[in-house]
Amino acid sequence: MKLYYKQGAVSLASHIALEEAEAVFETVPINFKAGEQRTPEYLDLNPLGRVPTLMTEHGVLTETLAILTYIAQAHPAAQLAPESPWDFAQMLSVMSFLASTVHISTAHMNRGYRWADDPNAIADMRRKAPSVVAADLKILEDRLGAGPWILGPHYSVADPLLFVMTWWAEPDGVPLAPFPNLRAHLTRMQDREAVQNVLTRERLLPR
Ligand SMILES: N[C@@H](CCC(=O)N[C@@H](CS)C(=O)NCC(=O)O)C(=O)O
Repeated sequence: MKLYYKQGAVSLASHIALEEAEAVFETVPINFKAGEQRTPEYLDLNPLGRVPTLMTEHGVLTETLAILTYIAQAHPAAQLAPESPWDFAQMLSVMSFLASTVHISTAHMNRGYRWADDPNAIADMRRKAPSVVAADLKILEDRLGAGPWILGPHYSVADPLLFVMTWWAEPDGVPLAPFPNLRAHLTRMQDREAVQNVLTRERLLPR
C-alpha cells in the first residue's frame, strides 16, 4: 500500500493505523506549499485534492473514516476494531463525529475561505472557531472518561483520529487544560511505539 500524506495533517491518523497494523506500506509526502495536492496527477487519485489517499491492491481509497476502517479490517490480527456489531457501530459513531464535526470545526480556523469570500466573515469564523472546537472537545472529554481509550479498555482506529484532533488543539488556540482526560489520552498515545515511529517519520516532536 501507499499512503499520500502531509506532515501533521489528518493523514497522521491513517499513518499511525498502518504502523499499528504492521502493514506493508510506503509513504508519499504531499507538499501543500508547492500545491502538490492540486496537480492533475494527484486530483486523479483524490478529486478533492486532500490527504490522506491510500493506494491499495484493490484501487484508490479516500476519506479518513473509510481508510481507517479498511486498515483495521484488512489486518484483523492487529485487533484495531471491535468484532461485535454494537461496539463496531460505537467506533464508527466516534469516528464520524471526529471526521464530520470536530475536523470541520477546526477547518473554520484557517480554511474559512471554503465557506465565505468576505474577509470579515472569514475573520469572524476564525474568531469563533476555537470556542466551537472546545465545545466539541468537551463531548469527547466526557465520553473518554478514564479511558484509557475512546472505546474504553480496547484500543481501536478511533484513537489515532482522536489523537490528531487533540494534537492540533493547543497550536490552534484551544487549551487542553480544561480537558484532563483528553490530555492524558494524548500522552498515552505518544507512549505507543507505533505513534513514536510515525512522529519520527513525519518529523514531528511530541507535544
Ligand atoms: N474528509 C477528508 C478531509 C481531508 C482533509 O480535509 N485533509 C486536509 C488536511 S487536514 C487537506 O488535505 N487539505 C488540503 C487543502 O485544503 O488544500 C478526510 O477525512 O479524509
